[in-house]
Amino acid sequence: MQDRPTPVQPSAVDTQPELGRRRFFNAAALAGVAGLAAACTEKPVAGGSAASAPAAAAAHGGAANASHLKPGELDTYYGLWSGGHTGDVRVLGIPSGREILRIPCFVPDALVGWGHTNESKAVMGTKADGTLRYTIGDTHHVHASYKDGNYDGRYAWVNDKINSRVARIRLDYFVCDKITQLPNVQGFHGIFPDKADPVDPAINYTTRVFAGGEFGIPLPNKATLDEKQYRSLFSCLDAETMELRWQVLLDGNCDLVATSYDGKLAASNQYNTEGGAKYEDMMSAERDACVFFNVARIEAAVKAGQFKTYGSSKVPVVDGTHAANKDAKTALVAYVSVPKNPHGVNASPDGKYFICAGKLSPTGTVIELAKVLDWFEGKLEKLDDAIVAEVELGLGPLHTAFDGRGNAYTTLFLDSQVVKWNVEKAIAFHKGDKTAKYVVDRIDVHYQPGHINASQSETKAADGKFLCVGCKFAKDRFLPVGPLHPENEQIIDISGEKMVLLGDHPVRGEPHDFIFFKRELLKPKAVYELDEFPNAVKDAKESGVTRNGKKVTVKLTSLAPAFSLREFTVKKGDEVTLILTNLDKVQDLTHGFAIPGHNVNFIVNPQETKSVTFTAGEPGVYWCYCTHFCHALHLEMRTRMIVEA
Ligand code: CUK
Ligand code: CUA
Ligand code: CA
Repeated sequence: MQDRPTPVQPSAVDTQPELGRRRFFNAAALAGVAGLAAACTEKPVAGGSAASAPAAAAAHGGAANASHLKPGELDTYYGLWSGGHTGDVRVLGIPSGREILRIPCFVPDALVGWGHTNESKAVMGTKADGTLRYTIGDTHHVHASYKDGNYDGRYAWVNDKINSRVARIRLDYFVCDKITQLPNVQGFHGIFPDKADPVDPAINYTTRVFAGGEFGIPLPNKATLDEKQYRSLFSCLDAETMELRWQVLLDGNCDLVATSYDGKLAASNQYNTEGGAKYEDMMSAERDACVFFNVARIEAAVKAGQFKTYGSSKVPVVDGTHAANKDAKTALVAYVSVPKNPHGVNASPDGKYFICAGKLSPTGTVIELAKVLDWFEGKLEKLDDAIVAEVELGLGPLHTAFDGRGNAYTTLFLDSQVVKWNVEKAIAFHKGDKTAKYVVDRIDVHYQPGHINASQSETKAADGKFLCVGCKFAKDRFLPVGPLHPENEQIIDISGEKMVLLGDHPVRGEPHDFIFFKRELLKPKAVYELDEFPNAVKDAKESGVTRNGKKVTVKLTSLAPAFSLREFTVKKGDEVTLILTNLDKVQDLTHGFAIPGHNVNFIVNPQETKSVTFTAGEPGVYWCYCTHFCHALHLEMRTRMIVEA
C-alpha cells in the first residue's frame, strides 16, 4: 500500500502501545507535524481516552465473548474482504472472523482451477497464444450492489490496482463472471457502485460503477519525464454489461471513491493536486481536494457529444479540468478543498455527508452534499462553504466508518488508534461552539490501521454493532513466523458508548478494504443448474472422444465414485479439450480432476461444467484422478488417459 508514513513524518511503528508513552509521543508528534501538516485552527478536544479493555468489556456485560461462536453456530454477517496480492476476494464470517471462501478474480487459483479452465481464462483474458494476459493482481476495494440504499445481493466489484481492472462477482454463486480493463488509466484505486440512478429517479438501484485512476500518465501514453503531460481519468462502467460508459479528464489524481444515496454525486479524494511525480512534490501544497462528479450532467454531456477520445480507446472522455468547469451552472465537476494529501472518502448512512480523512493533516473534513448540489445550481457562492466541519482527530487519519447513530470511526495510522467522533457535534464545534465535545472515545489497535468498516456501515441500514479494523502491522500479536508478518484484522464491539476490542485475526497480506452486512441479504445457491453451462454433458451417455484432425474433444461426467469413461485414448501432440460435468446433485459433493504431467487440475461442483484444453504429451498411461475427497471410494475414483504415439 502507498499509505506508509513518508520519511519526514514521525513514525509510530516502533512505539509500544503503552499508554503513557503513547500520550507523550502523540503530543510531541502533533507539535512536530504542525509545520508540515495543514494549519489547523481547531484544538484537539480532550474527549475520550484509550479504553481499558477489561473494564469496558465488563461494562458491556460480557461482550468480549461476542466474537467467539460455539461449534456449529453461524455468523450473523457476511464479510467481503479484498485479498490484496492474491488478487482474490475473501469471504469471512463476522463476528467470528473465520475465512469461509476465497473467490479468485485476477490471479490463478489451484483449488478451483481458476486461470486453468477455459471458462475462467475467458473471464481473465488471454493473449493470442491462449496463455493468460496477467497472472498477478493487487485488489484493494470491494463494494457490493445496492437497492433502496442497502445491499441487494446481486454483485460485488473489486479493483486490481496494477493493471487497472475491475472484476465483478456474482453473489448467488460467489464467482467472478466478468473482468474489464480500463483504458488510459494506471493505478486504478478507489471503486464504488452508485446507489441509485440519477438519470431516472425511479431506478433506485446500482446501474453504474465508478473507478478512480490514481497515477497520471501521458494521454496517449508515451515516454516522457515531463509530468505536466500526465493526466488521471475517473471512469464509469455499466454495472450489467461491465463496459465503459464514460471517463472524466481531471486536474490532479483520484484515490478512493464515494457515492451519494440519491445517485446524483460521486466523489474522489485527491492527494496529488500538485500533479507531482515525487513524494515531496505530492505533499508540497497545504490543501488538496475532494472532486465531486455531477453524474447526470456528465451523462448529458456524453449524450450531447461533448467529449474526446484518447488513443485507440472509443470511450468518451469529458473535460473535468478546472479551466472547463468554472461556471457552476454548467460544471460537470467541483473541486472542494481538503487538507493535506487526504486519504479516504466515506458517505455517512444518513445520506448527508462525505467525510475525507486528512492523512498528512490530523483532521477530518465533513462536506455537506446538499451544499455541493446547491453550488451546482448556482445557489452557493463559494464551493468551500460546503465544508461544514474540519476537526482534529489524531495523527494519520485514513478511513471512516459509521454506526447509524451519528458517530464516525476513523483510523489513525500513526497513532495506532481508532477515534470515535460525533459528526453533528463536530459540525457544532466547527461553527464556533467550542464546548461541543465531538470526540467520544479512542481505542488502541495493533498496529497502524488502514481501512475500517462497521456492520452495514455505508448503507442506510448501518446498525452499529461491530467494527472491523485492518491493521497493517501485526508485529508481536501472533507466533513469529520469520520476516513476513500477517496483517492483523481486529474486531471491536461498538454497540455501547465505549469501544471494546473483541479479537485479533491474522490475515494474509494485504486486504486493504472490506464490507460486512447482514447474512439475510444474500441468498446463495447450493447447487448449480446444468442449463447455466452451454457445453454441459447432460447425460453420461453423451460421454466419449470425438476427433477433428489434431483437435480432440473428450466429454465425460462425474457421479460419485466414478467418472463416466473408464479410459480414453488420444495421440501425442493432439490438442485435447476435456469437458467434465458433475452430475451429482448433492450439496457439497465436489469432484476434482487432475492429469499427471499435463498441468491439469480443477474442481467441478454439483451440476457444474468446466473444460480444459491441453496438448497430449509423451505416449503412455496417465491416471486421471479425483482430487477432491468425495466418497469412501474417492481414491478409487479414476480414469485413464492413454496417449498413443
Ligand atoms: S487504500 Cu490501503 S489502507 Cu488502497 Cu483503500 Cu487506504
Ligand atoms: Cu470424486 Cu473424490
Ligand atoms: Ca498533495
